[in-house]
Amino acid sequence: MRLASLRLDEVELPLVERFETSFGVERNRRFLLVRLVTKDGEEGWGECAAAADPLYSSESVATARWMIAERLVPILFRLEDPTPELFSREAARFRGHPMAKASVELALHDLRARCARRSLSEVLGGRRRRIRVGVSVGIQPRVSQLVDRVGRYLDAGYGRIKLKVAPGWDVLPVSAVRHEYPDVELWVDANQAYPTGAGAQIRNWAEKYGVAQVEQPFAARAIRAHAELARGAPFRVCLDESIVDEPSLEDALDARAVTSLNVKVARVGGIGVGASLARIARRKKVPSWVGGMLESGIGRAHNVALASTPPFVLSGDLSASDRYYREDLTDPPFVLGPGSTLEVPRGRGIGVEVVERVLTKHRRSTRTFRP
Ligand code: OSB
Ligand code: MG
Repeated sequence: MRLASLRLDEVELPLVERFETSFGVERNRRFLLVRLVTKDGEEGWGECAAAADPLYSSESVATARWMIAERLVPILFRLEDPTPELFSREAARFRGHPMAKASVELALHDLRARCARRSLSEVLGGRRRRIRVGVSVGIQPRVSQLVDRVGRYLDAGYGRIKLKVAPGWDVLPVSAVRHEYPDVELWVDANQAYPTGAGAQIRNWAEKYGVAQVEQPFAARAIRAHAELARGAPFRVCLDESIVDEPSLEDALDARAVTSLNVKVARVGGIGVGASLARIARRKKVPSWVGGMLESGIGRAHNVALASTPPFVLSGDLSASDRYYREDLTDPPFVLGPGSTLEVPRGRGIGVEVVERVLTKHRRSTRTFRP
């Protein structure tokens, strides 16, 4: 397989509604897309989850653009037969920048599967035709709006709700949602917002209101605090930002700080590492699930393919297209199916086509690289 070009687009796509977390509010999502084309005219797509500002992690659109253009493109074009594995191995020489690395790795995965005329799910060893999903609900201006929002997602068919929480937005919203919907499977995610001393309080309300999983309440490096929270807890303690590679997962598993693993291909540098982390966790009987970063249909399709593989046993943060965007970049859009599921595309590669018309409409810049 010989590459003919890599196109790097910056897109700004308006979200259906604002998404607020403990670290900030997003109304329009700005992100990069990677499109690879081979000499035979086959294409492969990857999405870069880095946001406009380095709030979730230290990467941003600007740092990812620099990393891809100045460092990763040269690595890629130097490979004689570029596979995701070879690319990742070479890119590992540079520290950090996992979201930038993931975007190219994802495009290579899509490309390889398309060239083989197989779906990415099949190539990755996917066994499921439908994957179970939930919805991640942002912080709202008022509790009543949150209860309303959750009600509409439940009506739409979502079977698991993850509430974004933060100090000052926990007891009231969680108790209100639990009171209104006594049977709903409830998870919470704090994106590192609590001081390590807040464990006892978190445990109190999480237990009282039947929260099934508490995600990343403390700083990414605060492994001990997560382990203390997990000890004897009636809920799972999920790590997201803490787990960036295999050693960080092994340490967290040894410390018993993680009883559920959120795998985001963006955070760990690609599908290869993401799949490996889920296998490591499974050996220690820790369940994994695929997390999201408000991706467009392109990144979502990669996530869905990964979630179709055996180690991913809990519902993913992979909602239908219309939960994020009025007009998604891919066709067909992802729609919620029976039992709170998304169908795993069976077409070639990621199995959905990119709608260039919609992409062009929302594109802010584009640059093409050739070997
Ligand atoms: O921590 O899981 C997170 C979105 C942006 C940044 C971090 C997170 C999230 C989400 C959204 O929770 C999940 C989704 O894409 O549906
Ligand atoms: Mg999270």
